[in-house]
Order: sequence, then structure tokens, then C-alpha cells
Amino acid sequence: GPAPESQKEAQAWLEGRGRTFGLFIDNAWTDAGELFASTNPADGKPLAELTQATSDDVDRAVSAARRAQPAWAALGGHGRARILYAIARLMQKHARLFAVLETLDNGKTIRETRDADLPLVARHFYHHAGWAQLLDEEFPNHRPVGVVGQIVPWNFPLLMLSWKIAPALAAGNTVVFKPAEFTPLTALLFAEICVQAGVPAGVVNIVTGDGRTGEAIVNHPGIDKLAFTGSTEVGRLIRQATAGTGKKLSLELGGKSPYIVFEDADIDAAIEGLVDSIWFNQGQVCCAGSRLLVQESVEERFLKKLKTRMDNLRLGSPLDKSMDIGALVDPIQRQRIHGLVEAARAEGCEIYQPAACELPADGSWFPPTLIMGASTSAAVAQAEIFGPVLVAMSFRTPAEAVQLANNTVYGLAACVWSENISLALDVAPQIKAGVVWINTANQFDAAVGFGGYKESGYGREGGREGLVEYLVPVSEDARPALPAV
Ligand code: TXE
Repeated sequence: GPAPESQKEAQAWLEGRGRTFGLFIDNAWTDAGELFASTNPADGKPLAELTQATSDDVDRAVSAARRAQPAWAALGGHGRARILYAIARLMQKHARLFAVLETLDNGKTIRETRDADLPLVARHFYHHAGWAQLLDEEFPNHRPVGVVGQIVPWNFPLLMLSWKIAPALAAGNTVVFKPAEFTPLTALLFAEICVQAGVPAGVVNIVTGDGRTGEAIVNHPGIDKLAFTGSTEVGRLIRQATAGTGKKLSLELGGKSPYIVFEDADIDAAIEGLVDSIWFNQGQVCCAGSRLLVQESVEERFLKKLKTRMDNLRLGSPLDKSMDIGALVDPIQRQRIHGLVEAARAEGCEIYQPAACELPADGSWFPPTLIMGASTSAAVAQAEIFGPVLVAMSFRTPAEAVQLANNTVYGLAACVWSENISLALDVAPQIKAGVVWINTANQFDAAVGFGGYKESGYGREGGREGLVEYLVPVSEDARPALPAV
């Protein structure tokens, strides 16, 4: 596993705070309030107690953010860049502690937190430090939106934090941020990093709690913009709640992304890409390639190889760095996924799970699962499962592949595998998805806008497009008058 020192460091960090946390408002910790627990999903044991922030707490956080915003904007791009670079460097310095803490709280493997999440988090802060420096030059006729409310899910707790907080701060906004109730710990460690990096009081406020805290943020009149990543259902509620309020809104919601394999694809590479696409983070990924569309002529060969590859996936202790598959975030998710898979079985689908895959006795686990023979309208073929469950379907022609790919309410991501680049380039733009990867999967970069179409939401995160979400054009009357000649 990871160096025992990092594990000891994580435990020491929790113990040092008495395993009980208040809220981070105005660069200070409040006393703990009504508490809820966050558990380690790999063994079901409690890790820490967190404060359920009330509407009054949210009000205090928003007030702090409002007081801090003018000075933060006035600091200028270079001043903010200096602080964002400091955050990036501190994230790298403490990357192991963050990775272990994230793995303990979320259940995802240490290989992922160490090799994927943390490097991308640092990259987001570096990238947006660069934007802060360029801001005056690139966006002379824009100003920050003001105070931003940000609500994220539990699947990439720290990475989603960086996607939200880095561009908001670069653009001169201040934030009230809420991590998901299952995975609040790395956000609280991040609060300490902000203080060390010299973030002024009130610029970053972190409130923990469940959907009630989220609603208090959404409905607060002192919030100028909301950025939400989570379920389509809650995204819809937020859109309704903010209609007519003038609040700016960006939503990154669910997905049911197609993974298209043509008969001339490099099959071995496509299998490895698929493993990454659907079993990375136990399939709890908004852009997971959860629908395999494979050309009929190679279907049998592909599925045979896929099953062999599934047999070799290692599931177990997330802190063991040789593991491919960790725990699901919470038993609630296990129950939900189990229900969907059993419904498919009852409808006559064939279900494949590696025979040798033993699940640990404690904690919330689900084996890698392949569902075959589902109709295109079946729940497992249409609903976001958000677990390690792949649904396989076949097609005959490129036109049919495109039709099936677009046959959901979502439009977040897609993969196209073919050695015929003309075919791939012809098919890709016909798929209504925010990102289409060709002969690869799960490529992310802070410089590239990420987001969806249809019920996957709107707005982009990352790069120039993502930054614009945190800016508004300067109104005519706010522009300095031209000097008289
Ligand atoms: O999401 P929620 P949950 C999907 C996925 C998953 C299902 C449920 O299918 O199984 O949603 O997950 C906060 N106002 N995705 O329940 O509820 C909540 O506290 C304001 C896909 O965890 O959307 C958390 O911080 N906020 C998705 C955040 O919203 C509210 C990632 C997300 O929680 C709120 C997550 C309210 N009324 C779930 N209710 C993806 N595609 O990335 C809850 N919250």
C-alpha cells in the first residue's frame, strides 16, 4: 500500500482535530453544531463527525464572502495568481496526505487518488493561476460575477473542488463551497491549505452538510452564481429554484455515455480503454462509458476477451496499491445498483460477474458486472447506473451506431474506436456529447472545457469556456468614461 507514514499522517490529521469538525467561514473554524458521520466505505467504520450547516451558517458564510469579494477582485490578476500558485504547490507538497484521506473517505483506490485525482487537482490550480495573470489582457471588458455557491458530489471530491474553486478565484469571485455529505474530509484539509497559501479571510468558505445545506446555498439572495455537479434530479430542482432570480447557473449532471467499437478497432487497446472507462472509480463517473456498442461482426470475440479481462481485475482494500477496484461510496449506492442489476436479470438479461471475485465482508462493494441482452429501452440501457456495471449492445452499420449512441436523454461523453480514422472522424461529430474521445478514454485537462448536452446539463468547466462562466460583461455605465479631447 502507500507508505505507512502517509496513512499515519492521515490518522494523525484526523486525531489532531479530535475527529470532529466545525465549518470554515472567514478563515476561522466555527464550533461544531449538529453532527453527522462520514465513514470509510471499505470497512464501514466511522472516520469523523461533521457539522450539518444550517441556513444561519450559510448566511454567515455568504456574508463573509460578500465582504471579502471587492478586495479580492481589487487585488488584481497578478496578486490572485500568486496565491493560486501557492495553493497548487501546497497541494503537491501534501499530495500523499490528500490521496490517503480521499481514499479513506471515498473508497476509491489509492492508485487513482495518487496517480489521477491529485495530479489533476494541482494542474487545475496551476492552469487557473495562469488565467488570473492573463485576465486583464484577455477579458478587459469583464468583471467577476461576485459570490459563487458551489455544490459538488462525492465521486471526485477534491477534483470537483478544484474544478469549481480554481476558476472562481482566478476570475476574482469569492465562494461558498459545499462538499458532498459522504466525502467532506479533503475539502476541510483544503481549507487549511488556503490559510497557509495566504487566501484572505472570506474568499473561500466551506460548509458541510446534506441537501438541506445545499438548498440554503441555492436559495440565498446573496449568491450571484451557482455551479452544481450532481444528479440530474437535483440539477432540475436547482434550475427551478433559481428561475427568475437572475442567478447565473452552470450544471454538470448525469450521463450514459456510449463506448463504440467498430470491427476494425484495435481490440486489445479498446478493451483496456473500456476497463478505464467503466471500472475507473467503480463506474461512479459522470462520463463513464457505461454503454458498450460493439459491431456485430466482432461482438463475440470482443465479449470473450472482455470477460477474461474482467476475471483479472483485482478488487479489495483501496489502500493496497495493486488494486483495480475499490469500494462504492456508501451502502445506499450498493443497494441501488443491486436493484438495477437484479431487475435486468428478472427481465431475462444475461449477467456476467467474475466467479473468483470475492467481496470483502464489511463495507460497500460491488463486483465488475457485464449485462448482455438488454433491450435498448430497458432501464439498465437508459438510466445512469453510476456503478461498475457495463451494458453491452451491438450494431451493424455506422448509422445504427450513431442512432443508438444518441438514444438517451444524456449527452456528456462518448468514445469511438476504429483504425479507420476517416470513419472515426465522420462518426464523432454526429454524437451529441460534450466530449468524444477517439481511440482513447478519460482524457482530461484543465485547459479543455468539460460539460454536456441535453439532460447532462450546460455550461463548461475548464479552459477559456469554463472561465467565462465566472465572469460577466462590464455594463456600459461601469466602464470608465473616455477622456475628453
Ligand atoms: O446526488 P445528489 P447523490 C447521480 C448518480 C447517483 C445519484 C444520487 O446516479 O447514484 O445521482 O447521488 C447536494 N439542493 N449522480 O444523491 O443528491 C448533495 O448534498 C442543493 C451523478 O449523491 O445530486 C451533494 O453535495 N443541493 C453525478 C450534491 O448535491 C443538494 C454525481 C450531489 O448530490 C440538494 C453525483 C438540493 N435539493 C450523483 N440535494 C455525476 N454524473 O457526476 C442534494 N444536494
